[in-house]
Amino acid sequence: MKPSYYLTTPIYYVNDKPHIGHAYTTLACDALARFKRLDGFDVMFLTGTDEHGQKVQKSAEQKGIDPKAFTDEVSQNFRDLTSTLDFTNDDFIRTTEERHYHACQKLWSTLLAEGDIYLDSYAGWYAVRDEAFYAESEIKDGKAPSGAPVEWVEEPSYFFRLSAYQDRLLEFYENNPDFVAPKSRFNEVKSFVSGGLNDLSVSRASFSWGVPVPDDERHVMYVWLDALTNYMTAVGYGQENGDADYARRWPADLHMVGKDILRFHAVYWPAFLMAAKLPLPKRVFAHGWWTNEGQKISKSLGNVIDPVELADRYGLDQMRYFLLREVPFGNDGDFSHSAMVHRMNGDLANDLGNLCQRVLSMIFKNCDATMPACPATLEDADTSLLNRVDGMLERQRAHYDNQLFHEALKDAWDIVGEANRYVDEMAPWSLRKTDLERMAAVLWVLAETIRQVAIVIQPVMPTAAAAILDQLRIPEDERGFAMLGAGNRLAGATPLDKPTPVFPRFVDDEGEGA
Ligand code: ME8
Repeated sequence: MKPSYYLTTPIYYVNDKPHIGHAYTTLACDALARFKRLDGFDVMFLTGTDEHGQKVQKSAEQKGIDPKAFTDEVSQNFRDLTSTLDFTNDDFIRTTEERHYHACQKLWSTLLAEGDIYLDSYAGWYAVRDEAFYAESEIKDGKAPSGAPVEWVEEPSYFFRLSAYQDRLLEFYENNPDFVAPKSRFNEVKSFVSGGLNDLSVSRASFSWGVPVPDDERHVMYVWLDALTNYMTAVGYGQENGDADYARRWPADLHMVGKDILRFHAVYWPAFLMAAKLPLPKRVFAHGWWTNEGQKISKSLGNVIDPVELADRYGLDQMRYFLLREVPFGNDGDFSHSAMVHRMNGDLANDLGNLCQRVLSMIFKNCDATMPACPATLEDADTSLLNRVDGMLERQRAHYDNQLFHEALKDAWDIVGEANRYVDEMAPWSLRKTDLERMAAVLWVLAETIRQVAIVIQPVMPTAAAAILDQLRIPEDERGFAMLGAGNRLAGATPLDKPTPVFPRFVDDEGEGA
């Protein structure tokens, strides 16, 4: 049986349309999910929408629609991203689904039975925008540390005994040094926990848009306790006949999140699970924040980037490449038109695009439109290039396992650069006049390099990679990672069609980039 790999995106609030930030997180997970499938794993890739709480309720009220109808509409916008951005999630969870109520209520009852939930009353600050409680000491100039406005809340509330988990959390972090990445973010988590933890209010009594607390209908569960549980709902927790799936999938291999919600995933979630005596997720990666031409992305500034418009303008695979290549994963990033065009015309059109077009055109013209055979003897320059290519999978695995997407792409493009230099040095156009056999050998080495590069970049650029592999006439069932390396070389004697360029140059209305 294939090994399981379970990864999740955050579930997004349905208070608004999806923007580039949401697409970014899901894209990173999509690339990783595709990578793991190609590498022989049985992948479960989950995304979805977070539909309860005051923030969503207020957005529905502003629109004058009942929350259920509102969430149906907005959730669909997120679901549509799967097809428009070519995501391959295996499930899409909504927290308003019945299956999720079962899971939340089961977890609640377990926490109660363990003695970690008690009834009291809450008096303190709450930020609806973050759906988070803040201590007095965290409030500066009347705002939460995130800049969100806060309001004073006083109401009866159930509490989770978070304070009892400080030492156990710190010990867990100590024993699991890869639990949170990047390292700098992990240090923030540790120092937050070392500073002491207060018990956490886990129910609200002043509104009703949430999962009812079992046996106390006056309360709904705090939206974060509800939301985090989604990761278990989707793999069978609390479901009739869900045990086998749960046993196979849980704990998750990776929760991918933005840095804004790390505390919920790296502190509260593990504490809930410890209290319920359930296994903890293996890793949480907190990526950085995108700005638009140097400015914070916000509705009030009117600079929200619609990922679908971006894909229409530049091309879907181009956008996917840009987002994962431009910014070291984990860092903040800035979207700018000029950076996008630079990557498209440089890395894609010039480097990989030209390599493919040059090599395939030469084979088409000079080898009778037929792929040359694997050469009987290789020269040092050939072996040196092929050795780099054959070592790619091992390096890619290390990068993907550490969520270093930019490094994985850089490694593939280093090979593209080396292949372009090899073409210039070997000058197959000259060999055509002097040594046809050597020309064919050089072109085969290049085609084999392109084959392996195209296989490796499938997770990020599925359509473009498929177009390259189609032109090389690689059958669809020979595109998995088992076909990488020296063991399964490109076969010769295959007839080829006249090649067509895979990566167009981007030319502005003003002619920039031409
Ligand atoms: O927090 N740059 O949902 P949310 C990068 N429902 N990523 C961004 C971004 C930006 N400018 N803006 C948003 C919630 N994101 C909760 C999650 S999980 C159990 C519950 C991404 O709709 C990033 O992944 O506010 C961030 O963590 C997430 O969207 C927040 O989405």
